[in-house]
Amino acid sequence: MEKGYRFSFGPWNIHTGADPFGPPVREEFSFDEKLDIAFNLKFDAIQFHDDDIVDVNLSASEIEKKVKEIKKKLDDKNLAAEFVAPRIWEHPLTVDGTFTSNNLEARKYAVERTKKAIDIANLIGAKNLVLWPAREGSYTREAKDAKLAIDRFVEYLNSVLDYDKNIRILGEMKPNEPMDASFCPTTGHFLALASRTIDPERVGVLIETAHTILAGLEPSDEMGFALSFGKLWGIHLNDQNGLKFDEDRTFGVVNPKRALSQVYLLEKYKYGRNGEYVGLDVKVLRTQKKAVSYKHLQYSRQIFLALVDIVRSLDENKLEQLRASQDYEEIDYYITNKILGR
Ligand code: XLS
Ligand code: MG
Repeated sequence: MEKGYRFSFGPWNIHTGADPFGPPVREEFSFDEKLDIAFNLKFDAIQFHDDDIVDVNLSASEIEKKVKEIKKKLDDKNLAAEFVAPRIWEHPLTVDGTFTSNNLEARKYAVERTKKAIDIANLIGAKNLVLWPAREGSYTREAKDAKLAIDRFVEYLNSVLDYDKNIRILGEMKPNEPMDASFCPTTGHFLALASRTIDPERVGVLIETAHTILAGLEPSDEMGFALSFGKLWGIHLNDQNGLKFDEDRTFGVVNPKRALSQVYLLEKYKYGRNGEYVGLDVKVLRTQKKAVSYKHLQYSRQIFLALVDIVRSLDENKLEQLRASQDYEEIDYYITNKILGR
């Protein structure tokens, strides 16, 4: 714990650099090496997809054995498992979506695979299930029924909530990519949907900076919305340069001021004091050599902590006076100078 915050990242955040336009450019670090990196960089927890932990096609007893081995490795390094996310969107059945698919078999697969992910979460000691609906949207409007998709989304959440009475679901919404448009593009949409489930108390959100920007929204305002509902249970900090593909840049490198706004709000409302993590979801630039392909994690954490220092050094009385006199030009100048170190 540093300055009151705990940090996490996922093994997919250290990768070979392959993208839709080109092959790998670096060798993969092994799982154990990634844990070493987490430990050396002073991270506190690892985020997982179900199959980041274990081959989900193994038998239940083999899965149990393997997950226990991984748990031991985490314990040895004093690392926790923040969440498990079911990677439901890669199976041949789910080429065109999972729980909102027109195909009944795909919808059944989504539920069964998610139950497996919950079993894995329980074995590894994570109480959170993160749900990123990758292909729950469309490219062609008339191909699917947008009303029915939402009904099916609720039905799916209900099956999950019913399967395990303790698991919490954190919806991580994203407006597009890989789909042209997602049926449930933002936090607000998801919380509205959650209110229709059998147990809304166990449904919250994980907000990723880049996803909110892709939706044309302000990340800190989205976080404020979730905080007001008591639903900000996870974050994926990163940065994003406008309405493009999901860039997952190092936190704060594109727009430090926008990063500061997020830290300001998280500080103000004591995010993390109920055990939430400052989660990162950042990609390695394709140009990085293997030996330095973890700097985006190290620097995201450092930039976050540096912004915490700046936020803590702000003169709140001064800010309050400027708010009262509505001299927002002065607020902008004050904050910008702080970021510039002046
Ligand atoms: C993709 C998502 C993904 C989730 C975990 O855009 O951010 O990486 O965080 O499934
Ligand atoms: Mg994410």
